Amino acid sequence: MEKPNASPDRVGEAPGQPDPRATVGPDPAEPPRNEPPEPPELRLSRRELLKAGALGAAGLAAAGGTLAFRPQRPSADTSHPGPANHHLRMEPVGDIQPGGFDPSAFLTHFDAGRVSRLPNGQVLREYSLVAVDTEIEVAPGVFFPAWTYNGQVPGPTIRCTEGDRVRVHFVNAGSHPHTIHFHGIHAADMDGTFEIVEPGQSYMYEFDAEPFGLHLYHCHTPPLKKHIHKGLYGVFLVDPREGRPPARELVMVMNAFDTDFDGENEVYAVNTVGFHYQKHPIRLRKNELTRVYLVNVTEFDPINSFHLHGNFFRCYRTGTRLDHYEWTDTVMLCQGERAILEFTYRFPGPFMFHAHQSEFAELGWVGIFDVQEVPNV
Ligand SMILES: [Cu+2]
Repeated sequence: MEKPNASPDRVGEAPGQPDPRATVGPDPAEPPRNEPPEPPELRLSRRELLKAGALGAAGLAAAGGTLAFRPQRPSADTSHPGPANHHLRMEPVGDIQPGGFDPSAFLTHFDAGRVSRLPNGQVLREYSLVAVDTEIEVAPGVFFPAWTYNGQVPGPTIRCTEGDRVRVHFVNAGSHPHTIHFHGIHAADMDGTFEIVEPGQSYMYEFDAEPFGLHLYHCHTPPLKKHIHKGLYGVFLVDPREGRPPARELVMVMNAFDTDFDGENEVYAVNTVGFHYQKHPIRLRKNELTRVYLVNVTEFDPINSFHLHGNFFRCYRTGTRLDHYEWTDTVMLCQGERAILEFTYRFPGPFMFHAHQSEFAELGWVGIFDVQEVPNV
């Protein structure tokens, strides 16, 4: 096996000697750097949001728009006589601005990297990740000053196959020091923990992809809670050599945002935008195998969960075994945990999926699978 190469411009700090800023402690103690104070109109309290959702209040002023909740029927094809059509639901008025991050596109977008072969025949996949400060929209009219990989939250879904050589070119174009910590088996200096990358500097991570399964990557710069919550995370998917059965594959990252910086989340979602998949249901085919790559990166709350309506799924925790699964309709995941879910709908119509913590669902973590009878979805 070749020794991983570090780029010449990597930061030369020795392991065990992290950036002195690492010792400044929890969030409030870290001096703000190039970050403007939050405008007061961003400060939606969790309680206000929840109350608005529960009561269908007229609206709450948010930055650049109105976050209001009203009862609506599913926007899926309502010709289906499914049971969900008999229920009113809550969701914010309006939609996120076009041209930004699209959670519907993110669902099925996998970055397989630039592929070549090393002299020994091993497949080499190269990826580019750039840390950059970006304002993102987490609900209609609600903006969040994020730190991102490649301008999006979550970052690109990095996909490879067990045994591939993975090479990640990382540039820190943000205003704070960052790293990329990949879950997996690799050398210490490829772990993204001690080699802090200062703004304007770069680093190259290189390792063999192992084990196969559903993993993640995230910044590991202290204070860790802040660097993750600000948006520096993504999915790292390692396929088994023999592959998995053909399926409609969807990436779902359970995340949440503390939009008023009080240490609690105000908006919950899969893939960043609250209520997105309720307003834009995910179409599935009846009798088609669906595979959800589910990752939990929610900060501030110890656990998150996924509950599927009208069905059960095979739950492969961490995706590291092909022959061992749980048959259930609800899975709980702690921060950093992930699971691969496989299911097939036998009945057409709209079916909800959501966090089984009702509060999370009412604050945005809810969606709809619109199961189609016709084959050409
Ligand atoms: Cu960071």
